[in-house]
Amino acid sequence: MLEIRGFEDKVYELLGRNVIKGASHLYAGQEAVAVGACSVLEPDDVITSTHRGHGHCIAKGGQLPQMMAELCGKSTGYSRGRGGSMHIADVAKGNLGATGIVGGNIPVATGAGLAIKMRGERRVVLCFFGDGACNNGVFHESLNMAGLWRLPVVYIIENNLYGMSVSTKRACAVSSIGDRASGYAMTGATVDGQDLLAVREAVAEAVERARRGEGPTLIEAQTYRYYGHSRSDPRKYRTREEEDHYRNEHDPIELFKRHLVEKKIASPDEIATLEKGVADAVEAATEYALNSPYPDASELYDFLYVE
Ligand SMILES: Cc1ncc(C[n+]2csc(CCOP(=O)(O)OP(=O)(O)O)c2C)c(N)n1
Repeated sequence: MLEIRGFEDKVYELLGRNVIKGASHLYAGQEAVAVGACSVLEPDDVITSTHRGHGHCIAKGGQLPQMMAELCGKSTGYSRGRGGSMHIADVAKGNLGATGIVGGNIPVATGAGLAIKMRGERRVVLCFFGDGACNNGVFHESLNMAGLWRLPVVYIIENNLYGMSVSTKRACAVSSIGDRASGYAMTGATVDGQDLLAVREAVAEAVERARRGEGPTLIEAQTYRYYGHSRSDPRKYRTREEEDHYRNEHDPIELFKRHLVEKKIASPDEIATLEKGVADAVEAATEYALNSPYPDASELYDFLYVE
């Protein structure tokens, strides 16, 4: 969670300085969802991600230098600088990729689940997407197939209360999106997405169910994004009081730190050492990205077609 927060805060700074160009959708505030969920996976399990995908990539073992280089458009980035923030993939680590198409990876995750089932493997797929994506046609088609064929997929809705500027209340016919699970004959759960251990427990149960061949689960994780939708968003659709409420009282990192200290799992000094290590790692990743070369102009048309 610290790596995700540190990375996101640095990206916000670099966007402000126009070092990172184009859109970037920050994940800060939602860290407990990606980390709690990915913490129960085996290395050969896979995930699919979204336009808000930095946290998913880091939680599945992504490397900060390659990620930062990708955001800066450098040739040392995950997609050699061609994908940018919204198209980071790390297939070697089981991250099938991010996408700028809202809901676009829900059928990809479903297809991966079908492949796993047809091969008789015990792997599972975690599919992350937002509350807005739940109103797309592909959500309904994909979950129907997964429910029908009992596919080993855990669908995780990150309900951060808004799809761009539209409140979930104004976009969803049901008040609890997790309730939609029953329409696809799958188990549903709603969890506090700011509570790392609550997310971990719900996803662990779902993953075990999938490994036993008992099919998919739909989990709604209730969370909040700290920054605007993307860099140009003045956040007029929500109040500063609401933002402060989440930042000051429901911050996933602060809540987990408190848990570690109260249970005497880590001391405040140990946590401070961890924080310092992460800050150094983010600085090193930024240096790496800034010192890396841009792709050469002669490579402009590479990878457009299979050669
Ligand atoms: C198919 C599609 N429709 C619309 C958009 C424009 N768009 C980009 S992000 C977004 C909101 C997504 O909201 P949500 O799924 O809740 O994810 P969040 O941004 O809250 O993480 C929209 C409508 C898009 N990129 N793709």
